[in-house]
Amino acid sequence: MKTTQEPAGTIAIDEIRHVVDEVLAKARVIDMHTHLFAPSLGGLGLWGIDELLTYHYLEAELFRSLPLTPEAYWAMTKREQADAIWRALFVENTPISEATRGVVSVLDALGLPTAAGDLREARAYFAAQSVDSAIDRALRLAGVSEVVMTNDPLDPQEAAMWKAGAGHDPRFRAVLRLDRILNKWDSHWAKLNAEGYAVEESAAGGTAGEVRRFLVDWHKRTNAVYMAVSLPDTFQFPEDSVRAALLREAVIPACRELDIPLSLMIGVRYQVNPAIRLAGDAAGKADLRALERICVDYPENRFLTSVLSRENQHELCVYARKFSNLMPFGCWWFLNNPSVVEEMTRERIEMLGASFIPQHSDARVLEQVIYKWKNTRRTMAPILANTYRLLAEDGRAVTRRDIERDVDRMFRGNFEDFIRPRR
Ligand code: RAT
Ligand code: ZN
Repeated sequence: MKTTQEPAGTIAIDEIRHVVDEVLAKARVIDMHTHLFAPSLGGLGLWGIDELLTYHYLEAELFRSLPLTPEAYWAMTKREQADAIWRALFVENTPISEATRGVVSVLDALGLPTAAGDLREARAYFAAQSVDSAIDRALRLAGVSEVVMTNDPLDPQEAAMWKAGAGHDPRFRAVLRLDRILNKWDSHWAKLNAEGYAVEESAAGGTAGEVRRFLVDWHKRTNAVYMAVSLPDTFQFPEDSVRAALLREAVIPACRELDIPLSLMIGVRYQVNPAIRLAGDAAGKADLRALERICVDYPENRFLTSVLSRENQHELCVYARKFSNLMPFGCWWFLNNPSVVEEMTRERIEMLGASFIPQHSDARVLEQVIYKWKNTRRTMAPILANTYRLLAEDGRAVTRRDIERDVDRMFRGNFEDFIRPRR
């Protein structure tokens, strides 16, 4: 028989939003995909005002608001580029886009002027910081406990630092990024060869075994928590290509051997406008049957997955309901705008409960974690509050403990559990 007594700690319906806000504010998240670097990786880590302003999301917006050619922009120094972006997007226009508002939010969090005519004060502020304290401060302000990097074993500068023994840093975890191997084999196989791995351009013979050995060696060197690759919207699997062969015979077996997930980031239309460089990629709808095939064929592997097209999001949730070795994560790149994040996150909660990873920052510049995680909390709060309100209205009392457990699972636990070795 149903009693009218509510469990201890039940939250009144009109208190739910307040408790959700508190729990989200206190949560210490794991930022499971970024382009940040531990200080031991030397100058690879970007930080400070000039880097914040020359973020490629903002470069794309610059060319819409200033009659400047990309060629003229690339001929400028970084400082001149940052000045041009500040002037065009923050002084002569109101910074209302997500990426421009993000810079405002960072300046505000650091106590710097948000509407100055120039960057003098901001530059002086960053010039007086050390990178190590800047990292601690940014992570504290962002409520982030650990940052997961993107580490490219075929980037000559980065590889040299790992080989020289780049040290362990509890704030950063490594990830082996495989784009050069899987998407640009033509221009990289010789490099593997030169490093003593007996691979062939055609990927025939013992190539797959040697790529696998390369990956295992790099895992040993970096202690990577997963491997990752971004893939085009045209990605197919299986197919008759070097990429599919290396996935099947080298990457997927290596992940199985090492007992780590593979992250598939699907849906990039690479370099539709090469003149604007990093900003020149677009997004396209992918055929997620390729993902279905992979989940079916490799039940012993685990796949973190983000898809770039809004149109693919519902399908991804459907596949996650079919395959427990598939973990949807983040609202990637062009999706990381409140309107789309809201739609995707509601859909994911409705279809998957708390069994997904709602967000990653994709930060390229250290201080971006401050605004990206602030925005994530702000967008999540009403979504979660509404979810718990519906639950309470449907007859299940909601406690603070419930909310804490779900938030912890979504922003830490699901990731920790997915990377945890099974053997
Ligand atoms: O969002 C981005 O910064 C993109 O340029 C990509 O780096 C993307 O996140 C990726 O990891 O490929
Ligand atoms: Zn990324």
